[in-house]
Amino acid sequence: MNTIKIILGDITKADVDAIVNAANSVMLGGGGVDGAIHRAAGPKLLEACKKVKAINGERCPAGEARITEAGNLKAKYVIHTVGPRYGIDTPSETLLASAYRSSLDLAISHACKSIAFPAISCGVYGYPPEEAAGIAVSICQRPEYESLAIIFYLFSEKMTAVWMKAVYGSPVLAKSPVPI
Ligand code: AR6
Repeated sequence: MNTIKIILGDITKADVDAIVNAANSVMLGGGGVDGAIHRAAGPKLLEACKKVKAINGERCPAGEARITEAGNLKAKYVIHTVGPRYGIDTPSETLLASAYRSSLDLAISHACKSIAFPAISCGVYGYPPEEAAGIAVSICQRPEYESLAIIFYLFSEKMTAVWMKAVYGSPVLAKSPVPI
């Protein structure tokens, strides 16, 4: 059985080998969790992002992932992935699954033992949380990711309950912070 934990809290505090960022395709920072990760990591992260090869200004298309150093974060790496803008980047389900898979594959290929995910695409990109959680959890439960400790950092009680239901099948309400 794969190790999947859920925490209600700020992903920038995660003590893991790799923190996943819900970035945009330009990969030079933004709002939401992207902004929080860049603020906590400091300017080294932006410098590392600038070194990632860009094609027509785009460093990471939707559904793909890129890895950089993590600046001042506790983590060794930041894995930047771009989820779909719901209903705009299509098929959204395939692209969201691919964002999770690409991130997990990069973690494995860089010998990571632990990885923290936010709810990719569930903020300004508008993905319905229940659908997103189902996709996220089904990818993370695949046997090829058994060696990774996977932690989801959710930012509200509502989102935490949605993820708990996807992992455990019951809508247990979480209190902050809740390592399960
Ligand atoms: N820790 C954990 N989760 C967080 C944090 C945090 N510190 N801050 C926000 N969240 P979003 P997206 C949650 O909008 O939908 C950016 O501008 C948030 O409540 O950050 O993939 C990028 O540059 C929500 O549940 O990412 C892109 O342009 C989840 O993280 C765009 O937003 C994702 O919300 C990507 O949009």
